[in-house]
Amino acid sequence: MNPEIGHEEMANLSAAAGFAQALWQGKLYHIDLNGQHGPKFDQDLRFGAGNVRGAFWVVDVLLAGGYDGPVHFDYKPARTDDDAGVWVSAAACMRNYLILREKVQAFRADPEVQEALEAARVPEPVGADPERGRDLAAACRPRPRPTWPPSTRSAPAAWRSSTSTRLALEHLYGVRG
Ligand SMILES: [Mn+2]
Repeated sequence: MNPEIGHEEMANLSAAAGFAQALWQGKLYHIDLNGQHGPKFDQDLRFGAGNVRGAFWVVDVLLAGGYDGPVHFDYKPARTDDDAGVWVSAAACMRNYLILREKVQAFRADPEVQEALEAARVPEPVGADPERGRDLAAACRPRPRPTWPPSTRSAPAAWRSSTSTRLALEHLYGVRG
């Protein structure tokens, strides 16, 4: 699987949930990070533009799920940009990824977030049926499924707690940590 943020969001889906499902089934072989403003044509904006909150959760699920492949961007520079602008926008994708990675790490290290995740029973598994995922993985290209760290075994569960989602936005807005 090679999910792209924009393609998920064009269908009004949660990109982070798509990445999580691919990780859970041991099938996240590559990633296409970019930006998109909701259901419309394939915008391929730089990563970090468009749905910023969604980008935060995508980085969270990649880190929590142990994705260790290349961090790849699939975006288009503005048509009005010159040759130098192409490189500026490519650097901006990488910088935005690093900014979001720092914010996600601060979010996960925040004791109040950990308390909220415990209260939301995050360590309990949710999501795709692991048995079915195992069968599908074996039937196609065998690859060991990543082990989810115990405290973040199910990253998507962080999205079901009102407290952890409130704290995530506060980290994203830069008013915390
Ligand atoms: Mn696209």
